Amino acid sequence: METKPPVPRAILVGIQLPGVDDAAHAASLQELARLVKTLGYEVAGTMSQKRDSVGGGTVLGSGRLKDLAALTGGTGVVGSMAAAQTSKARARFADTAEAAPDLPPVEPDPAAAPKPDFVIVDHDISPSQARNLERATGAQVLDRTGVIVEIFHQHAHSREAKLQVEMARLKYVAPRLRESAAGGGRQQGPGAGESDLALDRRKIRDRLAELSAQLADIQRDHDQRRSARSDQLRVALVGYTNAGKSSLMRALTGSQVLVEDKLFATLDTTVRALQPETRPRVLVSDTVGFIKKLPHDLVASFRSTLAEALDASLLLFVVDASDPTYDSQLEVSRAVLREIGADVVPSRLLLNKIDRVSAAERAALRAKHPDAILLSAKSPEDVAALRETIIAFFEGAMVEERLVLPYAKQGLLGEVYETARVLSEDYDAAGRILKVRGLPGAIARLRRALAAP
Ligand SMILES: Nc1nc2c(ncn2[C@@H]2O[C@H](COP(=O)(O)OP(=O)(O)OP(=O)(O)O)[C@@H](O)[C@H]2O)c(=O)[nH]1
Ligand SMILES: [Mg+2]
Repeated sequence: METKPPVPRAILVGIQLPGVDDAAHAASLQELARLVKTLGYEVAGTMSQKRDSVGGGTVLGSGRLKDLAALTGGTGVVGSMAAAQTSKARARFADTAEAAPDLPPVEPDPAAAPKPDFVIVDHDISPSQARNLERATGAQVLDRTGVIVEIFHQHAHSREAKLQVEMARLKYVAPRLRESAAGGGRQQGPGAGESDLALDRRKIRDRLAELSAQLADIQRDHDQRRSARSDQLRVALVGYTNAGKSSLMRALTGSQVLVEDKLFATLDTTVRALQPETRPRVLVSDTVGFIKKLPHDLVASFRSTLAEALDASLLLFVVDASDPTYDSQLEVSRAVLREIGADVVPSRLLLNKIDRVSAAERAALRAKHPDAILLSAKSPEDVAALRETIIAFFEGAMVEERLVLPYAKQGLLGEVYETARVLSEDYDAAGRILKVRGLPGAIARLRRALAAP
């Protein structure tokens, strides 16, 4: 068996832009630290600088860049060939995680921990900025999007999620491949770099086309299943990552979906029936979480995963109320929902993890969000009350009607019981007379089935 590779160590770099206060800046870096840990890396340190923009060739000013390079064992100078790298983007693309940095020997320092292997920037940076930073620090450079894309890559399980992530990953890696390789220093035969590059680009283009085609197939499948479910009672749990969506899913449905104190534990939509089961039953979906600066390609990729949930009649919008930055979580989630066109679906705000919030803060939350439900996924009473709220929502939308099931159509009885609540049964010469309660669409579909020859 292969031995376990050492845990990569990373230094985080944040730029505090004008208009971003200290608390928001610190929270963003803290979130990046959680992302980096989720990826399986160790955070060796954090460095930040106030600047007017994230523009500029090296993101950091020259002084801070030298400080950073001192930690990573680089030269601190972009022009130096000392830290010339093989293409890290290419290495990642080829899935060879252990691309050994080709570093010059550094002054031995017996007290020092191993040099960090990664510099991770809390903003999206351009491929050439990444290349410059790699040259100056001798470390591999990732940005926030790169980290999120890698986490999604590690966590994708279903075929659809894997295809979606591969697509987002190729789109992220492709431009870096170009810039990195052009930056040169590749130790290969003459000319090998260029032709390799053209080949890689063509391969990526072909693969992207192939992926879109495969995804379109899966999509068609899903659309069929979705339209079959269209008049079912559906609720979707949506919201920021780690807010407690899967915990509520478990509590509401008794299912064993993954719950973890990690960002992006869930990538696939899961659908289960509300427990104890109701008549007609209510289906609950658990979905992928949102995050600040969610890469656009990932939003696009996951639109279909989310679309399934967004067919719901009711969105349960989950927020971690114990997070000091819950306000910005709320904003980000709203923005993503708008982006995928889900802001028109009726929703209820759930302020979760209320067990971690003081009485005074609870009162403040109630005053600020009078329509919200304050709850803890860990409290059975709260979950029972949420279940009642869900049921009440659908009760309000249901109508009572009378159906006649001719004796020749008794085979449809099971379907009637599936899609509506049967209040009474009687018989006359025409057949079975049923008084039912259900969603208007579901009853219309039953009528059509009953009327069919
Ligand atoms: N104290 C407390 N912890 C909670 C509550 N709900 C969830 N948690 C914890 O919060 C962490 C994240 O919970 P999940 O249910 O996995 O969150 P999620 O929204 O599904 O997260 P992703 O799938 O990563 O987007 C876990 O450690 C849960 O045990 C709650 O009401 N109170
Ligand atoms: Mg989850």
